[in-house]
Amino acid sequence: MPEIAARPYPYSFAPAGTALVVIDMQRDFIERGGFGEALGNDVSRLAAIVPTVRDLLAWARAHGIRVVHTREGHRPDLADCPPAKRQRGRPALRIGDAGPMGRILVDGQPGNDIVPDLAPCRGETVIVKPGKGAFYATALDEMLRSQRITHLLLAGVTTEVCVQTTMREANDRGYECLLVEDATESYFPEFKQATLAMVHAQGGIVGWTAPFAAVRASLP
Ligand code: TIU
Repeated sequence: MPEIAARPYPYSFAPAGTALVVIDMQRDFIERGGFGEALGNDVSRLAAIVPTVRDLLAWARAHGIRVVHTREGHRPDLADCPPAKRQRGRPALRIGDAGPMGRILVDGQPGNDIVPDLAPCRGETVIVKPGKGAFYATALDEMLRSQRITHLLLAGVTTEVCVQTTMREANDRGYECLLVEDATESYFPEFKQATLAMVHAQGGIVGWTAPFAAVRASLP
């Protein structure tokens, strides 16, 4: 079985039972004028991981590892957006408001699209999720179980928000999870480092972490 030199110890996986889950690499978080900037963040840091995520996608596709993309997005009528989420932070532009890339964080709007360099290929699943975790109010768990997926490689943004929440949800559901260190990013570098540390602490309490080079070396 392939093995990734990971922290806190080597991670074994069977490609046929593994999915790569790329979380929320959408314009809303990575480009100016979207939800991320409306929350007061400097969004420029996040674009730096796009080339690594692109290479990770190419590696997974080349080895027959299933790919799942997620987007954080709400229905146009916002019926799936709790008022608490819309009001939080008192931003100038709220979820559903018209922004430079269309309505903020709404499914089908230009800002909700995955960035062009990471566009899903035909046959890849895209999960649109109303929460931070990709398992909440989605069919992700049923979809993975029906495909006999037991291992997840995780990437995307932001590390301590949607990525960590999804990884914890997956861990509690019994998936063996590895977060690809240089294929995830946060608006806050110290939060990214803290998240990586808390994932693999205590013998891998939430799972494993490894750089993409180590992932790639496991299946050349
Ligand atoms: N604000 C922030 O860091 N993240 C989010 O709101 N969503 C995701 O992480 N995708």
